[in-house]
This record gives sequence, structure tokens and C-alpha cells, in this order.
Amino acid sequence: MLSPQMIDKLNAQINLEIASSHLYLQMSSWCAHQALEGCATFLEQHADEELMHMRRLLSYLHETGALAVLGAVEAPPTSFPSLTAMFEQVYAHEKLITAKINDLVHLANTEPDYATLQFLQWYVAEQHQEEFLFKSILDKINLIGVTGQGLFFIDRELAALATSKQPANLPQG
Ligand code: OFO
Repeated sequence: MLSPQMIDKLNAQINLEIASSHLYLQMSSWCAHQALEGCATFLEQHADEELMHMRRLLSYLHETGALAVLGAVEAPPTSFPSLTAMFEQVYAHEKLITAKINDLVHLANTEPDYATLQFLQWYVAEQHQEEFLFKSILDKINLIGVTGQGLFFIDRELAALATSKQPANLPQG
């Protein structure tokens, strides 16, 4: 059985995952509007992944007999100064998610709540991968540049990343 504080924090995380999906879907739409189809597809897939992160938390709350509470989702920005600035925002957002997961882990460890501690390990590993992924995208953008044909090549890289995404990220069972 989860503590009231843990239920509140897991619910906050559920709502944050929904907000993340919303943000990435809006970014995807902005990219499509800029004719950056590869980036748009990649971000659309990532928005789906965030919903999967949310569902995993939702299931955990249900398994423990707790109620999931969904709140209002804040509207994300609809335009971005540049592709670089947009991916910098994604990277910063993922670092925020990591901090929130770390807070949850800290609470589970101090309560202690070993079942939740174990459950959260998947998110710890996932956040490591997500930060690595977006840092490497930013590195590519900085390497290739976004002037001239640079944008075309970056969009192609993101299209390749989107098609190579493995269903390994999906929850098991
Ligand atoms: Fe992109 O992160 Fe969810 O958890």
C-alpha cells in the first residue's frame, strides 16, 4: 500500500508525462509546418512514448489500489525560435523529468517503500537513455549546423532515428 505522499507524487509524475507528450506533439507539428518531416515523425513517436510512460505509472497506481488523478494540461508553446532552440528545450525538459524521477526514488528510499523503489528503476534507466539521446541529437545539430543543407541532413538523421526506434522501450507484459 502506498503512502498518501507517494500517491500524490506518482500522480504528479503521471500528469508530467502527459504534459511531456503534449509538448512533443506540438513540437512535432511545428516541425511538420517547417517541412522537417523527419523531425516531426521522431517527435511524434516520442510523444507516444511519453504516454506509454504515463500508462505504466497509471497501472502501478491501479495495482496498489490507489486512484489516478488527471489534471488540466498546460498548453505548450506553438512556435520555437529555431530547431536548435527547440531541441535545447527538449533536453532541458528531459533533465527536469530526471530530477522528478530522482525525487520519487529518494522518497521511496527514505519511506522506505521497496516495491515502488523497484518499480522506479525502469524510469531511472529510461531517463539515462533519454538524456543521452537528446544530448547526442544536440551534438549532431551543433556538428552539422542548421544553415544551408545542414537542416536537410539533420532532418534525415532524425528520420533515420525514428525508423530505428526499437519497441524495447515498451513496457514488458
Ligand atoms: Fe521523456 O521521459 Fe517520460 O519519463
